Amino acid sequence: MDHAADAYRTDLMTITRYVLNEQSKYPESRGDFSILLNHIVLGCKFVCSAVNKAGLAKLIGLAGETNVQGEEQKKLDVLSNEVFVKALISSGRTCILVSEEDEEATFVKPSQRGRYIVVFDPLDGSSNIDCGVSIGTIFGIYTLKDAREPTLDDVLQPGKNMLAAGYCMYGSSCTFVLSTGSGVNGFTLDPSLGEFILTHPDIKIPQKGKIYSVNEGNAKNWDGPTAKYVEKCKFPNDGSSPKSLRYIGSMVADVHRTLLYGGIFLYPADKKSPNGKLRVLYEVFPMSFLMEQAGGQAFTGKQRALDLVPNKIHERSPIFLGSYDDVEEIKALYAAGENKE
Ligand code: FDP
Repeated sequence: MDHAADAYRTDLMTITRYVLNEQSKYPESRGDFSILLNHIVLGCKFVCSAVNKAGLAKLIGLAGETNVQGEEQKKLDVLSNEVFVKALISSGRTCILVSEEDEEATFVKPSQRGRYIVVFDPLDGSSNIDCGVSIGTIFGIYTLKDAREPTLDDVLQPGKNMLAAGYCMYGSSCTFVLSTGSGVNGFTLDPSLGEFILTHPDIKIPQKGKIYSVNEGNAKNWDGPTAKYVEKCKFPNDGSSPKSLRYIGSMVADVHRTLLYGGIFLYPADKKSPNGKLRVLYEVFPMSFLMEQAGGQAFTGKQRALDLVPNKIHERSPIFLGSYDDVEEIKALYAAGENKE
């Protein structure tokens, strides 16, 4: 009998235990981050349960409102936003919240205020809800630098200043992926325990991948480097095999696959959307942070994604992220001036 293996199976590394272990490395820590993360995890469990019950509970359908970007809001979007806003404020550890669903940033009142700024998309990929495809929550966390009245400038910081970032994917299993700036770890929800268990320690993205992921329906409007890159994926001129195309159309799911299997995820600029589609603060930055922490790269077509300084909270940016070598190729095409028409 393999007692060591049995001991391993019964000695579960829950996300709470993991974060407390991390916290113990910093004796000056007051546990505020652990408390904040617990509230985020609670929000994810709530949304996971709501997503699983969506069909049954007749939650699918329009709530009769539109969000900041003029998109139809689904009931699950509204619900998820409410859950996260309430969980984050009640943690007593936040001062500013930026949600994809809310036009304005929320400034937490002084009596409930803490030092963390949380940017989040409570339910990303919502056009996939009705057909049961994986969707997710994405978040990034900044710290208010000093004890003073928070302002919008505290949110408009480059992604490299993030303290932590992560996402929760509501798919065939519920997976929580987190980086606090020293690598990336993945946790899977054990529904019988109601706990996220460390299942993917120290995730490293393969140096080069065999998959590219992009909405090719936009190809007519792409710029030169994107078009050239995708052409090279299909018809490589160096004797290598063509890459496979996988596109779910749900960022969390596409990025999760990219992180685990390697390859590249692209949402480029095009003639119709010169800034691309994805939002800087709560899509581009957290996913770029995770990619870099896993050994990959994230590039906007002009610069390292995490160096970007947003001018407004719902700003968009083109993004190319994934395996180090694959992103290196698209960077080379932009550097070579393939953008000239
Ligand atoms: P959705 O519109 O379903 O909410 O930013 C939102 C997002 O999904 C991402 O999750 C996804 O990667 C992207 O949009 C898909 O956009 P396209 O439909 O234009 O490919």
